[in-house]
Amino acid sequence: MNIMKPSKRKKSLMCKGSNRASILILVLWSLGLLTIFALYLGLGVRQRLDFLLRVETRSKLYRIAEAGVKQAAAQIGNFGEESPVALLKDTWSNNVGALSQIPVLDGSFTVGYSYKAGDLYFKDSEADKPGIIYGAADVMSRLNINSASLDELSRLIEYTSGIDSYRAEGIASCIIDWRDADNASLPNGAEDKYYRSLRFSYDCKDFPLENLEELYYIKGMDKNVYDRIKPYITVHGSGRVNINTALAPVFYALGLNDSVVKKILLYRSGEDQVIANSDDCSFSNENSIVAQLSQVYSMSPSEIAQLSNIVADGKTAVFSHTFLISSVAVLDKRTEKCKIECVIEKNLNADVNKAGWILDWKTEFFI
Ligand SMILES: [Ca+2]
Ligand SMILES: [Ca+2]
Repeated sequence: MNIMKPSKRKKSLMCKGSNRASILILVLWSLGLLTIFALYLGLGVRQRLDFLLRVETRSKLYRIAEAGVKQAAAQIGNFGEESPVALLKDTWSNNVGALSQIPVLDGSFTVGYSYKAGDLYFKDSEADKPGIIYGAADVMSRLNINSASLDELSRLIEYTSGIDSYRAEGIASCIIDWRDADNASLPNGAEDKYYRSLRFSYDCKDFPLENLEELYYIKGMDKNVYDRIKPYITVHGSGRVNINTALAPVFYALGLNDSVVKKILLYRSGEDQVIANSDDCSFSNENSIVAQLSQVYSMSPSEIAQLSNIVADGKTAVFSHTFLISSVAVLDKRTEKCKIECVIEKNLNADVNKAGWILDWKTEFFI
């Protein structure tokens, strides 16, 4: 058989063709790998950019919210020299011009808090209608759960949360046991024995509460009760209640009945019956509360006794030195938010060169 062998020239051409194909495949592979690498690199850069943008957004929001706190603190620092009382109409308390939607950087802050109509007005209907006050809240308008009595706590929990009196008294007893130094349980209370029996056990604190969230450790407390009592309680302040700013449920907690609370709220709102404006009336000192109310309304012996008792027990004040500032920051045309809640104590001592003290500071981002 005569098989024709390829000539040397043909062999060389075949090798060259095969080499070109190999180089082409190699180039295509390299291009493919480079593309994947570039995509990977791009994704990494994009993730880093997103992260940096988020950090910048948070930082900006925080600075804006902080500006709100400083603005409100300045208003608190301004009052007190001429006026001996702290009122809802004061510029720290109700000041739309200085505290609502104030532009800072490329966003704005608003300092304020929401309330229910029934907290500040005596209303049989629409008591739950919401409202907003643009200003700081007076901590002494609330009940201090570190110094309140069993009866005061029971009444406040029952009135605001709507649970029955037996359960309200049980939770109040557990709050007292939680904060008192001894290990002796009240009839419906709870001490170490109960808390140590839990699956995730801990000791009873036997010391005052440092923040409201601590209530969740206490027997009987749940989210429903907590959310409803939260606007009316505090762990700060002297323990006295400022009769010029107190919220209606706090008056009920102190043991005043409907008719007395109605007269106080009507008196405070002035002739126009609108709270937090220029014609509001105030109580100038604790000992004149009964006399001032009696000048405007007829007071029964029982009503006079109720008021006289809480004054004699040292439950009331007409001035405040502790305030809660809630400042919310937003960026223009964006949905992200930052909220700072800050409790400050005003410096009443002129000898000390300091505006006041920060007692609590909480920051929350909604991003
Ligand atoms: Ca105890
Ligand atoms: Ca008024």
